[in-house]
Amino acid sequence: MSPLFPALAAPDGRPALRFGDRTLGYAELAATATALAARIDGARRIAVWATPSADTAIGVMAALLAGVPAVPLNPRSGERELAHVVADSAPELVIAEADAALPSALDGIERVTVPVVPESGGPAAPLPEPDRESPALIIYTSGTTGPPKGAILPRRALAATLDALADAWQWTGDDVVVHALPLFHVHGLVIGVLGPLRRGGSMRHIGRFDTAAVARELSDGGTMLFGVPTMYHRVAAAVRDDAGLVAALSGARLLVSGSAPLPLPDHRRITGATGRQVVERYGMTETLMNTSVRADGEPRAGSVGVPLPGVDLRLVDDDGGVLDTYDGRTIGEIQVRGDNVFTGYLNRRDATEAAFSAGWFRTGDMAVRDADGYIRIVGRRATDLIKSGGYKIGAGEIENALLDHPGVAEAAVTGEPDDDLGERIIAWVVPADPAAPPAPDELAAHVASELAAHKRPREVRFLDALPRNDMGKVTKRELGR
Ligand code: MCA
Ligand code: AMP
Repeated sequence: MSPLFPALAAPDGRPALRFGDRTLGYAELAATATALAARIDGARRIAVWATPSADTAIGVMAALLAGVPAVPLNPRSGERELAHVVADSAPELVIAEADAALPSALDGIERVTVPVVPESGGPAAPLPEPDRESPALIIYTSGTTGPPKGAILPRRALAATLDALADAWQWTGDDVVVHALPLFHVHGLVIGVLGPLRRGGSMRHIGRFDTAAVARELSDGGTMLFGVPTMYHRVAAAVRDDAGLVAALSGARLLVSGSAPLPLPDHRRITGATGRQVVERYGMTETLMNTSVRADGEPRAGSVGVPLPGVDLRLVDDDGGVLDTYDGRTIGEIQVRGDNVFTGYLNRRDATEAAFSAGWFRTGDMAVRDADGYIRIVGRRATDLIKSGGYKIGAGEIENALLDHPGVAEAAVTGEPDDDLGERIIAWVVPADPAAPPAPDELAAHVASELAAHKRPREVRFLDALPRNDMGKVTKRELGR
């Protein structure tokens, strides 16, 4: 396989990555990542403490150069979730910023910091290019029940998805991507950081999402904006009275939204103010990117566009029959295959087998297809999966964390529509002592410290008992009626 990042082998003076006021050129990135790659070469698997920083990008790049699988860790993980990821992935070492305070779940794992290497004195000899099927990244993703599973992404999947997006978005080395996404998921790390580096272009990470920073970067050389719908919802609210933001968005080459559906009112507000259509693309941790509205295609709000080059996509009905309908009405599950698809879940052969049907990956997303092949996602097979702020969250993992709290006798978790977050997590709780239920804030803080802040309930509703059917199973549909 040819190198994943040709621009690293022939660095010119161009900036590669910018985090806050730290800019990393291709020469510095190549020298530093190559030195770090030599340090970690031979390790079976490593972890990267994935703060939104240059060190995270260098750490991941070093792992990719060395052919060592890397597990990006959410630096905001709670104790239980981090302990699970560390035990499951068993990293030999963790790459972290020198001043990061690492939690006890990482005790006993060797800590490595990014070396300081003079640009000119970087090691010359590149490491041999690993096999295309070898695992590059292991990214943890939630299911309906149980703890998150590690999706193993081989090198060819990264190459396939990034090249397909280059085709769909006419993405080149001249593009400057602007975003504020976390670096422990596919969206921010693979598309947002590795994407620009594969093209030989640039990325600017603005830290915490903020429309003023978006306006500043897009009016100062940024060409593409990547974000989740919550970010575009905030953009849609701000364009009403921010002429600078309107001008910046109007001048951008491409505004891309993904990770969850972008509601039509947000599309309309942004287009109404700027004349620009936000382009939606559809992906998944296990499949990387599957479809997109193309830069050279007809824009269409509410659609995730057409299958990307190299992605086979089919719609399958409830009986397993393949649909050949292009009527914009008949609903089927999206199944995909192609070089973009992962190889399986780490240590979870059962879950891997269940995820495929005769070689096709079952996404669990339900969609219709228009006459011209455009896909519209209409829902999800699993009601116990919640998308909040673009993060996928399993109801079961939150229920388990709530049940760990001494004040909780029974718990059920649902998602409710939310203008800003898409869905908002609601916890339905039967208190252990009805006379003294735990405070909602305390339960939210408990979930945040066990799992992650984005998994905390935004609202807690107390009940005397959970609704159950004759079999004793909680009937979530009855909740909130
Ligand atoms: C609040 N915080 C707490 C608590 N409450 N911390 C601990 N305990 C608590 N009880 C803190 C948070 O850590 C955070 O800190 C701050 O308060 C606000 O948090 P939050 O309310 O969660 O922020 P938000 O306003 O809801 O965030 C919106 C967001 C975020 C910025 C849009 O949801 C986000 O970054 N989403 C991106 C998700 C994403 O990348 N998904 C990709 C996966 P502080 O203020 O310091 O930050 S999907 C994917 O990869 C596929 C392939 C795809 O298709 O893309
Ligand atoms: P994750 O498992 O966190 O990678 O999230 C993947 C899921 O996000 C998909 O299975 C979809 O349900 C959802 N998703 C991603 N992009 C879009 C989009 N543009 N529109 C609707 N849903 C999306």
